[in-house]
Amino acid sequence: MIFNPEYESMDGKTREKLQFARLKNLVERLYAAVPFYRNRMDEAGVSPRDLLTLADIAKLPFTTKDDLRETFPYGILACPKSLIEEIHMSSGTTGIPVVDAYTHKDIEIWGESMARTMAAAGCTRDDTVQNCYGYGLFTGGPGAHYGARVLGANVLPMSSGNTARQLQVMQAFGSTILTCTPSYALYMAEEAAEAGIDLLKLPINKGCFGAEPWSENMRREIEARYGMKAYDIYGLTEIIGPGVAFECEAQNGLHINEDLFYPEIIDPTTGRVLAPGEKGELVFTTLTKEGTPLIRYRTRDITYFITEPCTCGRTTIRMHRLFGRTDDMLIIRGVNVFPSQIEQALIEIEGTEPQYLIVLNRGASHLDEVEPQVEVKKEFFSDETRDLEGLRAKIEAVMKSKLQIFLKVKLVEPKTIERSIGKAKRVIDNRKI
Ligand code: DLL
Repeated sequence: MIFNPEYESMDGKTREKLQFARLKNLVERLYAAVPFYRNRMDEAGVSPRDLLTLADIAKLPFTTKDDLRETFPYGILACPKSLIEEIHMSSGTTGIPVVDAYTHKDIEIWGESMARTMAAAGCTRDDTVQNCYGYGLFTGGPGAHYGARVLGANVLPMSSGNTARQLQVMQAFGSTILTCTPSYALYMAEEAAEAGIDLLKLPINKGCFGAEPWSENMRREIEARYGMKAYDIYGLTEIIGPGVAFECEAQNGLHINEDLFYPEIIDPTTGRVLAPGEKGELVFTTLTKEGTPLIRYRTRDITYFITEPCTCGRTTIRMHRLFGRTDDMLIIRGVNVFPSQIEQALIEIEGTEPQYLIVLNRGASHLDEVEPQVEVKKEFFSDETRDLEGLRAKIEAVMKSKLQIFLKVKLVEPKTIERSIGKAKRVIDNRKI
């Protein structure tokens, strides 16, 4: 279902006009009220008057994660503190705290964005949402909660963890939609199997998963274990939390809520704006936010835009599911590799679980060494004809063909890789800087 057809299915020209009017208003407001932005624009020799078309956004300076760290906690606040109603924060994978301070209107925008997201996955007021994203400073729990509220669905505010209780609640209340990280969805499925609970017999039939990289294969695995349709949802604390972009039933890229969050793709090295189809770093401008608006914020996430019309009737631009982050990229013997690519290669191989770790070491020759550790399925271990060496050789060969480099793989026993209830930690970096 399209939650807000007026904005989601708007014709392109009308949307551009709306985006431009909102952009102009935002930039004028920030130039007048936030010294950080005024200084930045002055240094770059631009002023709000230089914005004559939407494309002129490229004249404005970028905002980076380092800027947010340097101005922590309130340096970019654009409204009186008394108007702030809620604060969220993420230290992300890089340990740098970033803050989103929400006014009443910002929370409404968030609820609207998440209602669009969850409606696209088929969520209606008749659904029972089991929300196992963490509640707290993390945006996942509250974001899905506000979306469910706007849709009028019944929400079970579970937060993450206590898996036995999650399964008990799922059965007792007949949850129909699951919201959590994809790695936690898989973990819960494993625990269900262990406890003899047949998820396929439960009413659960759809899920909104995000907050961490996952692959098509992981999607298939989740869908098979729960008997559900699994949707990818994307967002980040700085921009609003979850609700920035989401998949529709066509699952051919993620629709960006671009009337609220203006997207660009840039070359991460030169900062040049790239054309649709060209892969680069995703950048957002929050067109309507009041508390902590951002101009041309560099997300470090890598994707490209899809502009072909979508069969669902939404006209918003789509982004391909993420390829990784500029700061996650490993350079192994000169080849750029993302952890998600390693996963993608691994998970297709029969006999392995979608559980893996990538351990980075600095070898004797001071070169970076990578050891993918892959968990083997229980059935494989109990199989009399198991051939661990054969399996390892097979995995290494598949990875070599997909990644163009040879990586020596370590097979580990079932259930030895630590499970996560939130964002999974897939890379262990033992290199001493
Ligand atoms: O993870 C917001 C969120 C919550 C999104 C729940 C979806 C569901 P942060 O903690 O600030 O916010 O982390 C944001 O997580 O820049 C991406 O690198 C990564 N990420 C988020 N969604 C996806 C996704 C939340 N669907 C960072 N696929 C982002 C891959 C994702 N990576």
